[in-house]
Amino acid sequence: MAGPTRGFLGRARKADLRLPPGQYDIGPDFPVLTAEVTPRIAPDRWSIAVDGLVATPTAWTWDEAHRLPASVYEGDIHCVTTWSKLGTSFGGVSVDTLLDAAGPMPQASFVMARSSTGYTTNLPLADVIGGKAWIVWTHEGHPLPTDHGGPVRMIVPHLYFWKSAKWISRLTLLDHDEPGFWERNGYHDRGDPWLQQRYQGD
Ligand SMILES: Nc1nc2c(c(=O)[nH]1)N[C@H]1C(S)=C(S)[C@@H](COP(=O)(O)O)O[C@H]1N2
Ligand SMILES: [Mo]
Repeated sequence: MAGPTRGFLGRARKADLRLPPGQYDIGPDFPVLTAEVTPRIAPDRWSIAVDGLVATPTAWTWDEAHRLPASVYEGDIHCVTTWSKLGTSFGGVSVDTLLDAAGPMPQASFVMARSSTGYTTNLPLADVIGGKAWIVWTHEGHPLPTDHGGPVRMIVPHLYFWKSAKWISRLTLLDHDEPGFWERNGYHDRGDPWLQQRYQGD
């Protein structure tokens, strides 16, 4: 009895270390959660702009973005609906690369991420710099599926996944915080899964 019990608890404990409170491991599944009609965006029509409080407002096309230094995220993602997907990967560029080119002004302290669909989500600038956020076009080595935000989405994997805007088109730097779509509709302003910041007041 002792052996199998220890083994079972060992595995459970190991998984628990990667799961924020209240989350479960969904395994290989990757649910789609979209609050709008899924757009069809041809890669040659996609672009991303960085504007607002930056020295040099800058935009990149698909080809231009692909010429930037590549960066891959390998790790976990956490949805506020309680599933976590462990050990997944996304490839594209670091948000740092885009921000370094645009040059945030000293007073820039928040970012509004916008999708071409109209979806918005707000983030402290500190949460998207220092290797914590990516603009991605591959998932596990394949082109990012349209349902998951393809051709290009943002990922901010250390926060709940609603902060990861699909069909990303613009990052606007601000000197103040403004709620995005879900943040206006009851979700927490920041959304740290380790602090269970799910809803306003958490
Ligand atoms: N443009 C856009 N981005 C979005 C959403 C959306 O409805 N539109 N849903 C958000 C929510 S609530 C979640 S949980 C994740 C879901 O990403 P997935 O469908 O790839 O799992 O995308 C986020 N990004
Ligand atoms: Mo969500």
